[in-house]
Amino acid sequence: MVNHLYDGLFQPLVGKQTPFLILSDGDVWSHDRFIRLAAQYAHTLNAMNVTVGDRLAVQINKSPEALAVYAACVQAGVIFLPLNTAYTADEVSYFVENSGASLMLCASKSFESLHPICDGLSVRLETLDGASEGSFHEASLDKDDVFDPVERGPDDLAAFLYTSGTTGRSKGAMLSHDNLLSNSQALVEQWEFTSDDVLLHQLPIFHTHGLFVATNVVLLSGCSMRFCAGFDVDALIRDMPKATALMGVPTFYTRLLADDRFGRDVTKSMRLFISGSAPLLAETHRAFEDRTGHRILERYGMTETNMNTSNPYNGDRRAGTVGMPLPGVELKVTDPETGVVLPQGEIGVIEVRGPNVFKGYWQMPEKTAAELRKDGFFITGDLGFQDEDGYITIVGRGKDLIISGGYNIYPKEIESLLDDQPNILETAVVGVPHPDFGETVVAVVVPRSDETVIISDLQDVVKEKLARFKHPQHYEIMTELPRNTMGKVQKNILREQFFDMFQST
Ligand code: MLC
Ligand code: AMP
Repeated sequence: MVNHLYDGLFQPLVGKQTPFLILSDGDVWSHDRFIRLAAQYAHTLNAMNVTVGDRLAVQINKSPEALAVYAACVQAGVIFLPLNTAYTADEVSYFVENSGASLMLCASKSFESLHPICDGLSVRLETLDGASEGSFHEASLDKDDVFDPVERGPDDLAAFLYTSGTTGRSKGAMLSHDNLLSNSQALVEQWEFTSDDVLLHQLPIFHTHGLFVATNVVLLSGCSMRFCAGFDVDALIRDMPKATALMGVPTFYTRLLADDRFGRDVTKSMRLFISGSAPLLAETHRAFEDRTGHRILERYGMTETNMNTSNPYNGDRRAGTVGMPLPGVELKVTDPETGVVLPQGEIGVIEVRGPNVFKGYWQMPEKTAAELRKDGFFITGDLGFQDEDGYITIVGRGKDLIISGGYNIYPKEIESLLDDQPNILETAVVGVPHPDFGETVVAVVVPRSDETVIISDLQDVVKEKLARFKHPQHYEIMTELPRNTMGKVQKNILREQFFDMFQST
């Protein structure tokens, strides 16, 4: 039976005693141990009546077990829907309802808060924690450790990753078996991964970067990864001499540079440092090379498209650029108003087409049509230009988006929540530079006339509803928002006003 993604990523690893996951406590998972657990989980899904085309929502901590759920979904034809562990119960409830998930897996500690939500939506809720704990794992103990993968073709769906929008609520990006497989093939080739590599894995596994870039590349090349529960600079410095590659967001690199222990000795065995998900400052790129002798390789992607461009592995890795389109990816820069292709060197919206581009937004045909052209080009909303050597530089975003430490934050979501408060007339949320996270959130609030706004009250509302990384780091009360003659709020003026606010911290 053909299962496009399983056959590409997992089948070649069946029975292999080679190391796959090296955990911080020294435990090592072989490929074989991982594949067997994934098969047991696939049977467990079926036993819970979760089958082909059903959605499985998961909000669980990073662990080998969590990765095995992904592998189980692929072979059972179940659509994998990972959720940020920072999301509040309120945020999770939207994703579960919108996706029509039939089962949700959560960490034991979240069971109490999520149970009423799942109950209300008639969604079964089971628990799964690391160290092989939780009701889902217990249910798998008596299951066979071999599973016959169900038939799935290249265009069948493998995962939903939710991504916010500049208006309204999050959209489920539908990713197919071939979206994921073709992209990991291009990346393994481009970055020359082999079974000898050891990747330092400290990213979360609920987003594209840690899951579909890092993990899929490791699976496809048959190499191993030092799998750390989260970012830990001490572990990075300790483990780096035993590793060959690192993938991280720019915050990883600025934090490494801030540590005096980090230098040439620590990086001697490394062959590749990759950065993405947010802009890497050219000064970080240069400081990194000065300190270590390594040039960071920057690449560019997004939830809807996986990876689009990469600096060359062999060749000039240019600071401030995201390199060239990957093999198989077509890229054009167009006029945001007309969609007409612009002359080389001019700044416009980046559009991409290729086997990496998603299948559309789940049950949102209008939103899909607005961003995914009939001819297959996806309008990224990123602004950039291509130079005469083919390198792409991203100069900004056409979309109202803040990227903090690699996490996307849509101002609209915070503004809507604050605007709903009875004493608030209107708000504007902007991103400003931050030395650690790249950007951070500032909320400007205009009270209704004769009303008083207490900032701690706003913080309480935000805390209850939104994940921690979305919380404004500063609130400013103003009597009115700056507007242009058309009445549009001038966020650029606000950004300028608060530009230096966090620079010296
Ligand atoms: C943590 N906090 C954040 C934050 N991460 N706040 C804003 N932005 C973030 N990104 C909060 C914590 O809750 C904590 O709050 C406080 O900030 C300090 O936390 P910390 O201990 O310093 O954070 P840490 O756990 O070290 O995490 C920082 C980080 C992490 C940068 C390592 O955010 C991270 O792993 N980011 C990667 C995100 C990612 O994978 N993006 C890829 C998306 S895919 P308090 O209240 O406790 O003090 C994509 C496509 C592509 O974009 O191209 O790849
Ligand atoms: P996400 O929706 O989380 O997948 O975030 C995708 C967005 O992150 C892109 O549209 C870009 O705006 C941004 N991004 C990803 N990689 C880079 C990069 N190397 N440089 C600048 N921005 C990036």
